[in-house]
Amino acid sequence: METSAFLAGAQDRLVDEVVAAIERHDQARDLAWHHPPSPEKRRRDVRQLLRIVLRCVREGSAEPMITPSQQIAADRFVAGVAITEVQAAFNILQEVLWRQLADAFSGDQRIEALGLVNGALGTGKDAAARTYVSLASRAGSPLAGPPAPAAAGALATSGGQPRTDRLADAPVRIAAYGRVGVICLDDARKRNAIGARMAHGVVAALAKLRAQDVRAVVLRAAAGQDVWSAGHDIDELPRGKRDPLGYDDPLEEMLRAIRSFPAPVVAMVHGTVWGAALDLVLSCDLVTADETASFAITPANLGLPYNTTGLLHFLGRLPINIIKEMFFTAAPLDAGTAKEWLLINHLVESSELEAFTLRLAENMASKSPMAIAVIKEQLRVLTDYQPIAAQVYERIQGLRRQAYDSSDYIEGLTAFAEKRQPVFRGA
Ligand code: KGA
Repeated sequence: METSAFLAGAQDRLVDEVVAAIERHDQARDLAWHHPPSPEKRRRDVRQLLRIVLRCVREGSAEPMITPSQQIAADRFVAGVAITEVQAAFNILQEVLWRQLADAFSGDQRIEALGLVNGALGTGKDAAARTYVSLASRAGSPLAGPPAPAAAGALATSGGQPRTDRLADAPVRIAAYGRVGVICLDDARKRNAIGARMAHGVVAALAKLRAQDVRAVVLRAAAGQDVWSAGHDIDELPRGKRDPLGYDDPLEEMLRAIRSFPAPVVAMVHGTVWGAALDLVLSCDLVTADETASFAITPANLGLPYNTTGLLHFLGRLPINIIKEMFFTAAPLDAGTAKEWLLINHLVESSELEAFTLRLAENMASKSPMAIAVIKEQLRVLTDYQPIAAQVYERIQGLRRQAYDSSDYIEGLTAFAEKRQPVFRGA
């Protein structure tokens, strides 16, 4: 009999034996699981791991083991399982399989069977250990290493080394960490200003992560940057009597993509946030930040009439006196004040920010994706629902037109390009 036929036939018995051995192992070690898996889940997990081993044996390749093992390690890291326990299930399965295969086969067949199983589980253990260590080291020194945690799913490399993907022609990178996707703004030279390439990159990243069945997304700036985003790319704002924030502006398209993404998007803010980047932060579902974060909405520095949809985003999140102070002064709000004014959900130590945010995202990713998608969409529709008469809307647009047709608006853009203070005349 072939190894694969033996494993397929003995599946139920093997699962029973492995589950019982894992339970004994946990009891013996008195493991303090933060989220102990239910017996059913444990059974399912073991069965799945066994199926993957079977697939590796059938295909004669350990490749199918890599991604699920990274996922297992990521889940264990999030569940707070100690590093010494990450390979436990692999070791126990290996021990049980060895015993069974050694009994069932002899001679060369036994050597071949043990070699196949060892190859698959050895690769799995290796991938799991690498992933856990990579996550743990980032949690220890967040933002010091590459921006996103170990990639899993289709974003992982075939060699078991986690990596992030750079989207073609966009200063945006993505990674998937189990069911959590990470989108990273990565244009240090321009301080993550959002032009068409950046905005389209984020939209493409969301689409890619959605295709990966990611269930929560973290939006962040690349490691080591002290500007989260400098807002709209001012070089790409129109200068000729045209709405600077029209419906088709790529940044507006990006905001709509985030607001309608059918899973939670968490803005993880390390560094300063300027102008429309604050609209982006507020368009995310939750905000985490560290003490380096600050938030400024700056159209008054540019002579720019903010768009009505954008103002509604602010009205949906903040009291009107706060909105007015922020818009009228354009002054950055420090992280403590932002927390006090409920602009951010969680203010976390820099050293904790990444691990905290990933855990928060993973928690949401473990809940019912359908319920969350529906509730998010309900809240979006309800908060966006602002019926106004056509006449009123036309009046607002007329007021805005006066501002973007004015010489003050041109002065705001010119002063920025010339790196000087603008001189506004109110006309
Ligand atoms: N658009 C285009 N280029 C930008 C930019 C932006 N928003 N922000 C920065 N840059 C360019 C800047 O011109 C410089 O280019 C480079 O990035 C580094 O910036 O190397 P160059 O060719 O000279 P800088 O200023 O040298 O970096 P810094 O000293 O570290 O200062 C960082 C900040 C973020 C404080 C500074 O760059 C800044 O104030 N940027 C503008 C922030 C802002 O007001 N953004 C609002 C954009 O308007 C907006 O979003 C809307 C629609 N709004 O407010 O209504």
